[in-house]
Amino acid sequence: MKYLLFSLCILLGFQSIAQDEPFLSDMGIIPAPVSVKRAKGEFKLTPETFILSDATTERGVKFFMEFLTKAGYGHRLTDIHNIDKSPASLKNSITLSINYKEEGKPDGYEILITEDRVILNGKGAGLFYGVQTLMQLLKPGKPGFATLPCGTIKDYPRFGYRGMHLDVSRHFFDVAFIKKYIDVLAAYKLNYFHWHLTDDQGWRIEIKKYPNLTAVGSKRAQTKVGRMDGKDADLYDNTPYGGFYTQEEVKDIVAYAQDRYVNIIPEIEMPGHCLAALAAYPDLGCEPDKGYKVGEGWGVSTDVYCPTDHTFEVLQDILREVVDLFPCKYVHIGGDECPKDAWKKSQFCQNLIREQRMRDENELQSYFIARIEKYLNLHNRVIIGWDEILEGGVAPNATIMSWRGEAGGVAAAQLNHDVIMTPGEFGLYFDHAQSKSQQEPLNIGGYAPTAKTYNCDPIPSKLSSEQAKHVIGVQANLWTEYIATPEKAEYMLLPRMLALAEVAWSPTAAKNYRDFSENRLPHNLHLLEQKGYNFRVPEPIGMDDSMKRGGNFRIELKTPVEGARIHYTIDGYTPSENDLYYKDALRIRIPEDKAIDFQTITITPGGKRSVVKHEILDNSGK
Ligand code: TNX
Repeated sequence: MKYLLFSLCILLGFQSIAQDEPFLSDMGIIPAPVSVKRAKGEFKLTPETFILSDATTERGVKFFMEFLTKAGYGHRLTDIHNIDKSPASLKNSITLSINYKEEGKPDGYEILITEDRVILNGKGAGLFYGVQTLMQLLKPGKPGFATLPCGTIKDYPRFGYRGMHLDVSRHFFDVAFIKKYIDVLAAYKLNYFHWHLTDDQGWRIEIKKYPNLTAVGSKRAQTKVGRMDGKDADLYDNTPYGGFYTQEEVKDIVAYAQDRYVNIIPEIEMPGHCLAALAAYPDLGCEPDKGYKVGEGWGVSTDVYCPTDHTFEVLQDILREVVDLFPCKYVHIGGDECPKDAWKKSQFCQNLIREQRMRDENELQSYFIARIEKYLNLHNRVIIGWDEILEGGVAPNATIMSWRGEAGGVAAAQLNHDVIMTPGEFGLYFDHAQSKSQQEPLNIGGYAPTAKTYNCDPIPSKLSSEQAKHVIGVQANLWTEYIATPEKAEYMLLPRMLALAEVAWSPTAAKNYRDFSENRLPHNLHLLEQKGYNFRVPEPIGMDDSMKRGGNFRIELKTPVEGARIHYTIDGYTPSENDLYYKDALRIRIPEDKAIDFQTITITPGGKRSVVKHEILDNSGK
């Protein structure tokens, strides 16, 4: 782009733009609660504040106390039964109580904040979620002091299933990172962590009976460089890569998640996406002498499990160990992208199809899944499968994850199967690009800006209200072909996961993208930065991609992250911290026949930098 630089007149407007209060009518909470009533005034947390509870061993109570300790407040918990409950002794207290009636809305809570005291009522998960809300509201002051805005909150989730996925096969993420990931899910009231543990490029969970799964299957010789469809199709990094979780580590993570009301769904992929397992135990494939090796590139492999009795025995042994490790009622068995080439070539498979009077390989896939389902049902587990498991007939009790558009979800709900909506088209594939800027890091393609995620409605309009009850929730997926570091995983996750949280939790009536992105997100991104998360810094509020025509412009911007600075240029140079930064509304006059490229970069207090945003201000009349 060649926009000439020329003399132009910038007048800095002196009237400052009305700054919104940091805590607005909705108090800045994500996901937006069912109802919020802001009142005047604030509660002051001081070193003298009493923290009281009628259920001192509740997970939510313990979590709050740990938070206070870590944040340096140093309060101790008092059992409310041990004090007299006169108004005077309850002054300057925070009470966490299980005195709460769910009234058909499980996992809800209510909060009352007055200048005198704070009361949070909720049971189990509900109490924990109330604590998350309190933590978002708490505004630290000088050491040992903080404030909470007065008001009333009533809240409960829209969906019982609020999920976030992570692929640890394509790239491995260590225990510390998995815990940090669970932390942020819990902070935004998500309650399912879908852990994609096995795939072509790595088997990541220790299975005692089959040690080669990790000894061989967790390692690949090298990794594809750049996009799989890029110009360097045959470029690999020539660097061995590996990693797996021991069963002890898994137990530790499961317990950690339980403390935060996060259920972990393990995914053991079958019958496709299993090259790492075939490399470890070639007799599980239809061509044991083929020389299977752990995947080094991306895409869909044609090497899949062979449905022999031996394969089923091994898979059942594996699942037995998995079930023992994960208390969650769901086990995800994959089921996606299983090419039928190997089964078509295999005499064994063709005989099996004939013997079992199956029509084709699709039915063989259904046979495969149904056999595994039967085993897992016997162990009191419900299977989840990607929507391909509908092809050839769905297993009797399966829950479907609809990822290829909403059609699979619609079909499954109409068959009275539970459904979790997670289509890429809904902005729920967080491996897709977050903007169209060339500065976005390498990604798989697609386009899923935060607004797209935010504006999706998980319930397909084609469903009747009865069928819609089968839509138990919504999930976003983070596939990691192009995500090799924790920093990048966080960049791709955030802020989109906060939009997901609101889709999953908030009633449609409480949703408002403008309020979310302009008021609540800036505050929450500031909190996330303080907690040490990376994220994509959104564009300045008030800029869009459009070209603006005219000669006189008044540019009003708001920072997308509390405390961040928006630096700008009008001279065609790329903006940086060395450039002017936005303080008040700008008035820019462009001479006739000219145009300028108004460019911004946003830099947060922690030093995170946004992509450069452009807005063409054009008075050329063309
Ligand atoms: C499809 S979603 C896959 C994954 C890839 C992903 C990349 C699904 C069930 N399968 O194996 O990683 O696309 O976006």
